[in-house]
Amino acid sequence: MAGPSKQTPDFGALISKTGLGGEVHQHAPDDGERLTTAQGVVIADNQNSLRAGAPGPTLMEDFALREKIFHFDHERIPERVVHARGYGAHGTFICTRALGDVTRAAPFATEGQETEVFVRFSTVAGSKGSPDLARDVRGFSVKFYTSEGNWDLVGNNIPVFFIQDAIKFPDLVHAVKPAPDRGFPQAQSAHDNFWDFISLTPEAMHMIMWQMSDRTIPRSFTTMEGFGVHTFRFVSAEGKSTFVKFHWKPRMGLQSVVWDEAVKSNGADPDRHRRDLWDAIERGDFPEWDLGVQMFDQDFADSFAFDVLDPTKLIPEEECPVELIGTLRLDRAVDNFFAETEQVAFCTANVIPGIDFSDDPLLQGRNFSYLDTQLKRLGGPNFTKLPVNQPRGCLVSNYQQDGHMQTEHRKGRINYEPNGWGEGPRAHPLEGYVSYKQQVTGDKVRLRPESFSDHYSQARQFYISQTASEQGHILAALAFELSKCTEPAIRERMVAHLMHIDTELAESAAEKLGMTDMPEPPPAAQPTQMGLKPSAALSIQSPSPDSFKGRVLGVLISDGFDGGLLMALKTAVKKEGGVVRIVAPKIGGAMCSSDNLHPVTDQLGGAPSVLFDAVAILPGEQSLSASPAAIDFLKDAHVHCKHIGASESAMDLIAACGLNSAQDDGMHRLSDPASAQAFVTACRTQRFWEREAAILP
Ligand code: HDE
Repeated sequence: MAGPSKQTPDFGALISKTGLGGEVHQHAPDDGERLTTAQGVVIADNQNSLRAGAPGPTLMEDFALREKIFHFDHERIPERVVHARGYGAHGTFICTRALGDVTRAAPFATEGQETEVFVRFSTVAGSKGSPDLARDVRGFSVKFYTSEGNWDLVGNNIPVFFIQDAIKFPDLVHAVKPAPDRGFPQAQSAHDNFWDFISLTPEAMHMIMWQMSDRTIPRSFTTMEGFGVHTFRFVSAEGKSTFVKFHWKPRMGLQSVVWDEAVKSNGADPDRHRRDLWDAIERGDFPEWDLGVQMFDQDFADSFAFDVLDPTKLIPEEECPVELIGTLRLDRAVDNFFAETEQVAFCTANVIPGIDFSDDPLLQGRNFSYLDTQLKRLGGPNFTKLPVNQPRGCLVSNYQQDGHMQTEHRKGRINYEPNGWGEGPRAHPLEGYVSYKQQVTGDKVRLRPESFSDHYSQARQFYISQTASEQGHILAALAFELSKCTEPAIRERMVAHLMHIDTELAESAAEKLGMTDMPEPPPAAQPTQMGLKPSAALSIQSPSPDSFKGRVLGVLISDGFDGGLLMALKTAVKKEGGVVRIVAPKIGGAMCSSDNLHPVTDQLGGAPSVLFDAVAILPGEQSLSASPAAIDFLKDAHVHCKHIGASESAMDLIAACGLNSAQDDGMHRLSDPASAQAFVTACRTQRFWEREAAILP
């Protein structure tokens, strides 16, 4: 007979060995929750299945085992067909400027009014488990739980889109997602299929300029802008319509990382963005965005150089100002990722009185798609009953009934309207949602309007609005992405489009791709408008944020480090509202010069400098100049144009990296509290971009 099976330490107290080949429960704890089956039966043993003898075959009648495994087998639901990887949080929208004369939308009725929200940020192309820092557009979806129903503003971090008509969306998404035969590449646009489709889609060129910019490698969710993209309508109580475009402006300022940093971050911390949001909320540093609106009437629309219904175009802020009307604050992390972030269902058609659609053909298509996809993803029509999707500020009352997973238990015989029983909810013509009375005429045709046909002018305007460094990043991104295309014709077609945007950019791209002849630009429906003025709002680098708030200084120390200097850095960063992380060769701590053991947050091997916004190097007598991880730490920070603070004791490490401590103004000498303060003040600028020209080939 076999001896007793091994008991797990946790359950040692509960289990007595019989010595006769099995384990029995001797006693149960007196207090605490009981573990039960889904039917409520208390489970006696959660470690051993029911067997005929031990060892012996498992018995079919073990309902506890079967139910547990059955439920586990069905834990997954289909991931979103796009925007699969996302992260959500709860918060509040506070109206800072009442818009009662323009819209009857409840969140904008009175100044100071608060509306609960749930926000989900996402990447687009990657699957649920893909890394956060893929080069990709980010989703920025906001569900407003208003007193007049749920309003979903389902936007992106880029104000324009790849295509003008919803009918092209499945092709776009197929092209960017892994190829159907080989199932890769994952979460990347750098491949033949994507660029093949794009190079055959001139309307995508404006979006491509944004996609190749650092907008698609944001520093964090909290440093991204958000846009409703389409033109919507505000509708007043009197039925007057005003066109509106929505903008979210991050209070932390717009910030991105550089490509090499993104690539390395994906290895060092694939969850970087979600961790950053979680950490910020946990430490009470609640991320905030201002909501801005561009409001305009039909006369402005008629006089604007592009069609306001074309989602591949934006309206420059210089031509129609962004007026701030409220603030969004995220102050509560999710309690349950699946229940909230996964099950939240956004839909562009979820509008409330005072907000209406425009005829943008992309928006019209989206209004169909979102409801449809939720049905598949969440398994039935009752997903609106899930807590995260339920309206909060108002009653829900209708005759919709039954269906998969119905949780409501309505009583009585009345499930139709009108009814003569005098019971049940009725429609209300005055309080109810009334669509804007828009006159619609026209032939039924499949035709793109002529006013949608200028594909290059705003692409150029975006490009010329970038700083020299940002233009360099766009060029490098194009060269990287197109170099991953194996088919030369695709590279040539793309470079040919660039000729319409900026000839210098096209020539530089051709040179980087090793093309010997410049291709002919393709025929353009409209010539590029060369006179469009640069728009400062389109650049990330200017202006820089005015504090180090929410950012992270990584301080590399080793045994014998200067404790006073570390304290001075911590004080200066705290004053800015930033965070200090201490990196050392051992996680157990590092001895400071006064022989005290200082706690360490990260072990050097697992904390490359790509995880920090700026770095300080304060080694003690334990030299780091022979440590490959320390050398990478410093070299990367340097190449990524970060501000670097260094104590005298760091000079040998700096020399080991082939650097010079005084080679540029982004290298700061740390010697006393005043120098620590000056260094942290300098870190307010995103990066020391001036270094880039000196180090790039
Ligand atoms: Fe989406 N999009 N989309 N999209 N989209 C989805 O809905 C779709 C578009 C956006 O955090 C899906 O619930 C079509 C533009 C975000 O849960 C799906 C078209 C913009 C999210 C869908 C577009 C977006 C989605 C997949 C072209 C920026 C994530 C899962 C007509 C304004 C929402 C889901 C979340 C999600 C369809 C174009 C933003 C399939 C057909 C333009 C932020 O319904």
